[in-house]
Amino acid sequence: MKLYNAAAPNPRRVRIFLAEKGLEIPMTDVDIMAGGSRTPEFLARNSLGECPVLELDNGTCIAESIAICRYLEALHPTPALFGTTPEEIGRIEMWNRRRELKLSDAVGTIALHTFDFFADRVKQVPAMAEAGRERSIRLLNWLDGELADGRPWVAGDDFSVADITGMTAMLLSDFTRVAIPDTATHVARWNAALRARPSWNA
Ligand SMILES: N[C@@H](CCC(=O)N[C@@H](CS)C(=O)NCC(=O)O)C(=O)O
Repeated sequence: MKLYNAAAPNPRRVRIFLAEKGLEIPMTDVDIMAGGSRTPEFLARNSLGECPVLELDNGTCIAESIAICRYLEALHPTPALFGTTPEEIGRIEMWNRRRELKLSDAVGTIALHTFDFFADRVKQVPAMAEAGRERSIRLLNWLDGELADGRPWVAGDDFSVADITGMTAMLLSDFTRVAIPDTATHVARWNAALRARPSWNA
């Protein structure tokens, strides 16, 4: 198998996942800034023109970072990053979706409406970026209330794929300059723990 990789948050989510699993797979770097994911060859692998894509030995291509992570988990079940018991699986799925549909979406809105990369793809509206920023701060405060029970990781006692999704959101927060509110000490603790993992640099 081979991973079509790029210097961007979603490919990084898969790289972190691989690092947490202790796996290495061949990678081809795609220069998305230069349109490398919009070539006919790449579009044949993912018609949305986005990285990452995992190409299997039989030619099947799996896009969507979380789908790739699920495939890798099925192949390599330990350490389990999607949970093992029904309760763990449900809880981790809940948090992964919350991380993606709430925080990643809010921070992503800022990127979409401010980054030059998206200028010819969407009508960039400064008020949308501002709304994304306000929403991000609101969500970080909400998350702080959730983590106030002292649990080490977002879905409970064990590090999971929901934390990995959180890592990509916090990374994008760096680029969009969304600072953790001073009062959100539990988010700050969780954020520090994420950055201390060797996989942060994957
Ligand atoms: N939902 C997809 C999103 C993939 C995505 O947006 N990839 C971006 C990099 S983070 C990309 O390759 N963009 C290139 C382009 O749009 O030309 C996933 O989770 O993999």
